[in-house]
Amino acid sequence: MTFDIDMIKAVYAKYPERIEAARKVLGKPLTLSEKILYAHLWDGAASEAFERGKSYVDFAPDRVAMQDATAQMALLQFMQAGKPKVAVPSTAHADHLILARLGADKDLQESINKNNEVFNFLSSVCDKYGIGFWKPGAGIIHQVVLENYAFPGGMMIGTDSHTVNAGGLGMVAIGVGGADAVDVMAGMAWELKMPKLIGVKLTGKLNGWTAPKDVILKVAGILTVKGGTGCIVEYFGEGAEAMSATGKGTICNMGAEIGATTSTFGYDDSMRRYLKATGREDVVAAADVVAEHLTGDAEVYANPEQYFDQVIEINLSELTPHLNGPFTPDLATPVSEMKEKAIANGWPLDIEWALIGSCTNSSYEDLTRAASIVEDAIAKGVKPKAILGINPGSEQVRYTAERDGLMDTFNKFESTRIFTNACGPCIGQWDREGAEKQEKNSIVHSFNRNFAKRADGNPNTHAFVASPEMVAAIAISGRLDFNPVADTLTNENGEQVKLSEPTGMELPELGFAVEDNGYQAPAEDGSKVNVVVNPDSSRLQLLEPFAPWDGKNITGAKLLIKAFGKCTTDHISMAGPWLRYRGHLDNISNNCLIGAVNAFNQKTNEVVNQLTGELSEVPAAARAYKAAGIPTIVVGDHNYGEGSSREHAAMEPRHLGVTTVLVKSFARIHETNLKKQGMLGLTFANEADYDLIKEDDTFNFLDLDQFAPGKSISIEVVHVDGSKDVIVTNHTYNQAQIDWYKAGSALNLIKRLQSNN
Ligand code: MIC
Ligand code: SF4
Repeated sequence: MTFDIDMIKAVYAKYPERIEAARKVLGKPLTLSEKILYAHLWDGAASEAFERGKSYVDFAPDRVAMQDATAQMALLQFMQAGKPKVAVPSTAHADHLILARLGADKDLQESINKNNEVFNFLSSVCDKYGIGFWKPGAGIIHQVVLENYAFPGGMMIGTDSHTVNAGGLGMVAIGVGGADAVDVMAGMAWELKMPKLIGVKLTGKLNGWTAPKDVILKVAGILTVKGGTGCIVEYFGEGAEAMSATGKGTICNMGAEIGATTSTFGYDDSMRRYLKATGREDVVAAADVVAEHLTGDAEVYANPEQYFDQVIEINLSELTPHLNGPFTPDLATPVSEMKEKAIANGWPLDIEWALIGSCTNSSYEDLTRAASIVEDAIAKGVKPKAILGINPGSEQVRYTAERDGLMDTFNKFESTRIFTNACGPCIGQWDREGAEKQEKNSIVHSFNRNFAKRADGNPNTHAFVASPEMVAAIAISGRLDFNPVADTLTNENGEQVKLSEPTGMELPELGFAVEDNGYQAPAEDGSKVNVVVNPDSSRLQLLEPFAPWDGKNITGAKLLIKAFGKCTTDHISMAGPWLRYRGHLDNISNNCLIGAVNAFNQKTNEVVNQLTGELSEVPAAARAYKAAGIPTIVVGDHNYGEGSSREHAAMEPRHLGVTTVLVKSFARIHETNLKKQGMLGLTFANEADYDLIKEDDTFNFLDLDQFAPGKSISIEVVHVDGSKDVIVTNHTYNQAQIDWYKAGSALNLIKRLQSNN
């Protein structure tokens, strides 16, 4: 049975008319991205052309997905919106809160015990408001979405940056903060700046050791972590068509790592095969009727330079396996060059752990290709040097893989650890033995992110990202610089052997199977469901509205921290052990910016509290200013807030009295999150002004009281010696967003509108 098939059919029914209208206003052949966007305008059929990179546009997404770590805050906000039921099909997935330690069965039960309160809360809120709930163990949000909900030409948003994974089935799927999800679930329009378009033409065919993962590892190397900001990346070409839908999903998934709004592929046979294999023949039948609208126009793909803002061409026949890292997903190194580069940079060469899984690479195909390497090593008498950890993406994949003997294959290596179908080590939910010693070491994984401390909390773990088959090969060799194309391994008989190229199965021959997929349908009538939040809970806290703006200039503000270099959402609101406070704003605020590097002493979580002149932890300093009624500001570098969609990274500073985040540039989701939560997100008009900011500065806004779209804001920076600089800052707030700021948050505005109705 396909979930929400009527909704899907209704979307397709609108397609012909909407595409015709889009053709008229745009007057040119259309990319797939434009087709999907223009088919989902809030106001119906297009009556004007929107300017890419400029116009703010209201959209009507078809569905919403949330994961447990962000759903808590999203749903706490939704509960305040005063609606009886969600307006579009929505789901929540319990995946992030499950800790990997001993292996699937024990870990799952222990995590359920530990997070009982939160899972019960999510389950009852879902029940009440008509939201499907995928219970702990059901799988990782993005795999479950791909298997059950994604459909070509659809548009969805999700409270997780890797929502973009659904581009593998030809969706425009976008990661957002919880407040955005609230808009859509409350039946309101969802706003996005019309994205620019990057076309990636894939020629040739993947072969040998090269996998879809290498396409995105390569693209990340080209575009860097901010090169996709504000853009949709559209893949096309013979190479794209030859790839499986889950492989496409991998590529789209890691589009988040280049800051792309989303990535997508045109509807093709690989998608038909995947939809059928996952029991959705009805979606195929419906999609086929409008198939011409579910891919870009031939003219666009023939002359991409004329229709995309940027075009990249990759010849898959020549692409070789890559390893990206450490500490950033865009540091791309061909496997063949790793030896030299690792030695030059002092990256540890020995590998103790190699992990396969995450929402990026945990499909059936991924597992079969990795298993083929393990099988080959066993046949050739080679024992693994590193521990292999496996996180299946969903219960359906796990069950099927177990039935087909893949788990047995992995378990032939004595040290293999099969973890729960959940995020686990990918988000620091990994109790890795010995991590507390903080030893310098390298790990390799098929996940998407590798920021410092992310997997095991150890800042000295150098994490490298690779395809599942490369991860398996590295697990066997125990070496970061192992190149399976060229290098040999010594087997039990002392012979030199070479690993054979991976082979795999796109889809299970016997079809997918599952006994209990872990889905819980909501109550038909949720009005009687009672949602309880214990006022003494350390895990959940009902939200207090943020105070509205008084309309005046902010004066006398102090610098909380000037962050140096990379400041991702992991630096602003760390995950791992902190995930447990994701539903409790005051408690989680104790991690606010503790990972950010203070530009004045290069240390984390150590700033000067200007009230006492003493060194302080960042959250404590913020609380001290707040108690004294002194507003604060945070200063940062480029691509501030890169990474996750977690709105905690905006809500925590807001809760602690930070009024403004002033940086060289923002990552998209984080900038919107700041706006939604009633913060000022500003950028230096002159980047060099970042250097003017001193540790003990005081800030007076000069013309915030005239806050208006497109108008810069000047700030007087008073240094402690009495000298002053006036710096000019820019912003991207439109009038509606300024209204959020005025109201104190977007949610305050929704509530006001709701009570006026
Ligand atoms: C991540 O991969 O960083 C996460 C954890 O999935 C986040 C969401 C979160 O912080 O809860 C994301 O990518 O948005
Ligand atoms: Fe989970 Fe990792 Fe995927 Fe985020 S990137 S959803 S933490 S598996």
